[in-house]
Amino acid sequence: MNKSHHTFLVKQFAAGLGFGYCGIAKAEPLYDDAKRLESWLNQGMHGSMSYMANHFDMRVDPTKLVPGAKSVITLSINYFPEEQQKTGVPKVSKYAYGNDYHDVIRGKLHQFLSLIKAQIGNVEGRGFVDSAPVLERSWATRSGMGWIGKNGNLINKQNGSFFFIATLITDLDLEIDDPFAKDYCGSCTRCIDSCPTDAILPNKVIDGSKCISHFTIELKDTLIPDGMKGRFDNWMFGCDTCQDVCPWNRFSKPNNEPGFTPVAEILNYSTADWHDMTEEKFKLVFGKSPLKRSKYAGIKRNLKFIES
Ligand code: B12
Ligand code: SF4
Ligand code: SF4
Repeated sequence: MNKSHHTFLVKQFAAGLGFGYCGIAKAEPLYDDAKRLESWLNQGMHGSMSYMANHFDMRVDPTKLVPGAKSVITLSINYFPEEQQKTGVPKVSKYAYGNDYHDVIRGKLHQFLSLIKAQIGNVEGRGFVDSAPVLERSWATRSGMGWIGKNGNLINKQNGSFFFIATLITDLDLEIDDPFAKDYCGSCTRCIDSCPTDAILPNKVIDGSKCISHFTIELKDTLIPDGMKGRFDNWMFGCDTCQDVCPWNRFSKPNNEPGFTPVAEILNYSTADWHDMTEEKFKLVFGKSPLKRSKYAGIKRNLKFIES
């Protein structure tokens, strides 16, 4: 079997598993991205996410993360929900409506690699989603998936940006796709103008330490700074503002991934229900949800903060 047939099979397996896009880039060091990452870290834009400063060498070079790597396969999976929360209640980011995406996508990545091994042969590879030292958005651009918007998100002309990104780094030699060279933000500045905490800086730089997503999800066992009071626009877990205002998200279509079916309570809870929720109930309802990352105490802290 040749490289082009292997590439055909890989893309066919990805589509069969429900991934929306599958693009391939050569596994090689990311010199420009390394400079951007270094500057971001030096300015403390990772805030309390100290893990972002770990494994710098691996993060900017997939062949250090997966020795012998030849290709980086980038995959997308839509999470845009059919139904959204009612207005006026504490807001939860759309990515967190259903089961934890790490679990849902990890399962699919395992199946993907198993299929490749079964049909192509002795292939080594590792699948990643979110938590490994991989610059997923950089690989997504390199694989032709779309462009980095001014809001920092990877945007695709057909689907907008409400999708997750996953990667499989492998020693399989595959045909590479053209990088996405264009940028369709034009003169628009809607995301910059509407970010509640002014976390979106020029040149597509996001100050993670000022992002509501950082405060409500990543900031552990501590209070949210007083200076942010009144600025969260009712976001209790994550924030979608810079995506909700993006004109490219007019093209978002509801996902059809059963694992992302919204937890009923997220759609139905009133403000009073969130207040009355006990720890026992939280564990029962949100045991498989991304909300468990903030823990019960984190959700209660966020709730108190947005109302103070
Ligand atoms: C840390 C992190 C965060 C932090 C910091 C955000 C940040 N911008 O870095 C916080 C907690 C704030 C966060 C928030 C969110 N996140 Co987040 N996050 C990550 C994580 C784990 C690492 C990102 C990273 O490496 N940051 C460091 C900076 C320097 O890298 P970067 O922003 O990705 O920028 C790189 C490229 O975009 C490129 N680049 C940047 N600017 C430019 C400019 C030019 C000209 C070019 C060519 C390239 C380029 O170079 C940079 C590398 O140095 C990734 C998963 C992963 N492993 O990649 C998810 C990830 C980026 N997050 C994701 C999501 C969904 C979100 C939220 C929407 C969640 C929410 N609703 O609350 C928000 C969006 C905030 C925003 N506007 O970016 C998705 C994005 C999917 C997409 N379509 O883009 C990812 C990919 C997770 C996933 N597996 O799907 N996140
Ligand atoms: S997710 Fe919210 S706080 Fe973070 S950059 Fe986007 S609009 Fe700003
Ligand atoms: S809101 Fe406008 S500027 Fe921001 S990412 Fe979308 S198109 Fe680009």
